[in-house]
Amino acid sequence: MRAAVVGVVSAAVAVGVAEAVTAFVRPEATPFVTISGAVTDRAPTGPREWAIRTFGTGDKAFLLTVIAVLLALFAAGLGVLAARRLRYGVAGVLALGGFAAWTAADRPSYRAADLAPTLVGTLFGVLALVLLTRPDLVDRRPLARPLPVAPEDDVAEPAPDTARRTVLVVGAAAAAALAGFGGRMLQHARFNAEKSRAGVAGTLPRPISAAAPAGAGFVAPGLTSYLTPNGDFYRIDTAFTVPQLRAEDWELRIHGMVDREIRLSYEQLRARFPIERDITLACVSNDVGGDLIGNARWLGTPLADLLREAGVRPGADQIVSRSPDGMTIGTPLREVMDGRDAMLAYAMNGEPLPIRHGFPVRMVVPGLYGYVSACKWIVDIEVTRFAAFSAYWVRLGWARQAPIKTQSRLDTPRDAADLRAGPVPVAGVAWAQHRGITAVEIRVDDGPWQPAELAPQTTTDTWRQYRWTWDATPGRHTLRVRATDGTGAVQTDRSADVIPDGATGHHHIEVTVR
Ligand SMILES: Nc1nc2c(c(=O)[nH]1)N[C@H]1C(S)=C(S)[C@@H](COP(=O)(O)O)O[C@H]1N2
Ligand SMILES: [Mo]
Repeated sequence: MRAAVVGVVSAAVAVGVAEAVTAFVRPEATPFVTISGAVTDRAPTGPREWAIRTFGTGDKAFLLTVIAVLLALFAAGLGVLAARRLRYGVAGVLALGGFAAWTAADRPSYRAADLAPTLVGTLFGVLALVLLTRPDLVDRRPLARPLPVAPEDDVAEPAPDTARRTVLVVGAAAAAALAGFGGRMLQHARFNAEKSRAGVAGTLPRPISAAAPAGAGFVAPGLTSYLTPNGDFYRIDTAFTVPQLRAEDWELRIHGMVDREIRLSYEQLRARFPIERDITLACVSNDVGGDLIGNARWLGTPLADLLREAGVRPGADQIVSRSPDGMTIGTPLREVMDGRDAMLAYAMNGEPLPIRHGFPVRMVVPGLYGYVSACKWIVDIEVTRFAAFSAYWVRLGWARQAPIKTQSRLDTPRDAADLRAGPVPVAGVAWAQHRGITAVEIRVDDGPWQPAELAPQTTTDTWRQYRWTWDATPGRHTLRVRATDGTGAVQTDRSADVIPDGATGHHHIEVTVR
């Protein structure tokens, strides 16, 4: 037991020291982040989608917890091993450190300094393991003590100094916690874009072409609001530490198959013609009835204008966007240039982009799933061809091209609700970005499809709320919903998985009426 604790505390020392050193490198260099990144990038699509589906935005916390628990178990084992053969325990810690160092070097944004937290942490982990397992190896205290006056031979027998060992272990644990939390705080103090974000808050331009008035749409208990508040907006990305880019340092480079390379500072981007648009963003991992979708008012500048200024060369069919953490997102050039409001957005619902949602600048393209369009923390746009480059998600088996599929969701009543007989409000949202929604129908059990009332629509790029009043009769009932989009296509009832290009099928719920 004691040996296992020694192992865990030694690992904690390694992790704590690594966090402290990270504060002098960059947040992306902590072993937790590099290991999580390596695991995420290699996770087969099945488990990855399971985690997103089960934990949604909490998928990262889940993976970090799994890694922490595995590390603790492994470290406990190493502690026990070290108590028998110190050498083996040390070798185990070195192996763990080597693995962590490999994950650091494996990150797309790797630079040599990223190894420092892992290497220094490993060194301290080894020291802690040795010191806590065999304090006698380094304990010079008996020599410092005055020699006993009356030589008693049994003094030489090393009494198991349990109290002293406990002090050592507790001390090491405290030092680890101090280094870890202190390191974390220092990381946050040194690397955060909050000040920069607050600095630009007062300077947002007044858009020339106004979007729909706020509060458009229906308001009803249980019904999703037309605009999604920033704090409730779903978040999906691979960033275990949210990139902290300061607007003052930000620069966008547009290059590749263009006549003129463009470099833009934040100020220069902001000086360009601003547009403000309501656009509903959706994640391809959103299951039928799921909530990985949100609608926001984005303020930014048209992307197509910038690309025209750069002069796109013939033959190009893809733009690849990059963020500093190595993410690559491939967007079809045709959709970006076809007149839709593809934009580089710097504000969301009247605030500078929240850091989690891409501060200072992100891309938004109406009608395309986020993974092929909505690059957050964007710093680089390369004009290229699909045949020449496969972006991050495409390499993981997702489709190259992914227009958002026509979908609808029942928000109220909730699945498994207990209802009273009589009029029951049924409401939800339907979306077919850039095609628009022209009808929503509800079906009770095997009855006819009945038309719902639609909220006014000012753009085809957002979801559309609907409502319908059901005259509920006692019994168990199934409610289902389907939408028709602006092309006249009726939402299919064929179930398709989210992989490779988005789920299909009717959202349905079961309720009990008394
Ligand atoms: N840099 C970066 N941008 C990214 C991602 C990412 O992992 N990294 N994820 C994409 C995906 S899959 C989606 S669905 C949207 C989600 O945007 P949100 O988190 O602001 O809702 O961002 C996209 N942009
Ligand atoms: Mo996504």
